[in-house]
Amino acid sequence: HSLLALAHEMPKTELHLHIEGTFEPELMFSIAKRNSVPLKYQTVEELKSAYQFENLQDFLDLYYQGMSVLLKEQDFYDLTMAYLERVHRDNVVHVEIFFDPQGHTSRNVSFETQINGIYRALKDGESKFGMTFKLIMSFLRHLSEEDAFKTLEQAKPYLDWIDGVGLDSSEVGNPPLNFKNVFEECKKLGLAVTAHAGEEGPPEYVWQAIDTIKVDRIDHGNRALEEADLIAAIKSRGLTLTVCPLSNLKLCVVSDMKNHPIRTMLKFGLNATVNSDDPAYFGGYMNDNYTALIQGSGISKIELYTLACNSFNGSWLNSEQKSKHL
Ligand code: ES4
Ligand code: ZN
Repeated sequence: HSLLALAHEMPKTELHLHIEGTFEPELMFSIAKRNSVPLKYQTVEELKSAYQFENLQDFLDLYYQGMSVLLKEQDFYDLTMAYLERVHRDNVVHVEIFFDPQGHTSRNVSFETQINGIYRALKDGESKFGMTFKLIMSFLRHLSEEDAFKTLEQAKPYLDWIDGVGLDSSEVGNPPLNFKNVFEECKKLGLAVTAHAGEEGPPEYVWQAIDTIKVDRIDHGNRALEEADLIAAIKSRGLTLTVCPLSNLKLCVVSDMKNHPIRTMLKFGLNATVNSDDPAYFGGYMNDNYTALIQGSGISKIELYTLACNSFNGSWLNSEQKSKHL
């Protein structure tokens, strides 16, 4: 099918990807074994059968369990390299990946251990595949702003390796406003800023991300479509939305791919992009997300092309770096 071929072959970037969400069960079992960490599931099949979620929290509970086998620098390296090798085959030429430092420091795995492994893999991926990258440290919003500040302190020796900061984990009840001060500090340090908003949370949280956190990008943003003036604000500021079709389906943010809002976003002139979020948990990587849109939503050739263009325009590459890829 020519739409599938076009979508799969287009060069594109991935702007919304949690590296811990790329942890495939096979790799998880092998790292658990070499680290002598017990897993709650006995087999890959048993673990995979648990991947049925009714909401974001159902998923997060398994996500934090899964990442708990990551202990050594090499574990973070292997995880990241497996992802880069996988999406190189999807013609992803640039990635901007999140990691969740607090998901590891809370288990006494140092910030240094995490970032050394992730960064070394990103550099190796760049030399092997020509795949450029940005690294985004994400604060867990179910924890306190004080805890986020501690994480920022741990990050300070590595700011040359870190391009931006994000805000993720359980959205409802944990509004962006709670993290106003720490993001202000991040901005002063020259970090780019993004936040998950409007995945499950109300339009008000998207407003806060824009007006209080002053984000450079919005992760998800689905529920922004509930308010016309919010759509207008996102559009007038030229903010990119990093949308995640298969994630939305798996977490019941949308009921069916035919109801996915991404085409509506494009019709409103919003800079929507396609991303995989946590591909090991949600049933697919970058091209699988495009396939789902093509087979489920009736998306057109021009829309597919627009999505790929948006993925470059919404990236934090400078124009010279962008033109090298195109
Ligand atoms: C996440 Cl889909 C999603 N939403 C919020 N936080 C997350 N962390 C990892 N995946
Ligand atoms: Zn996400």
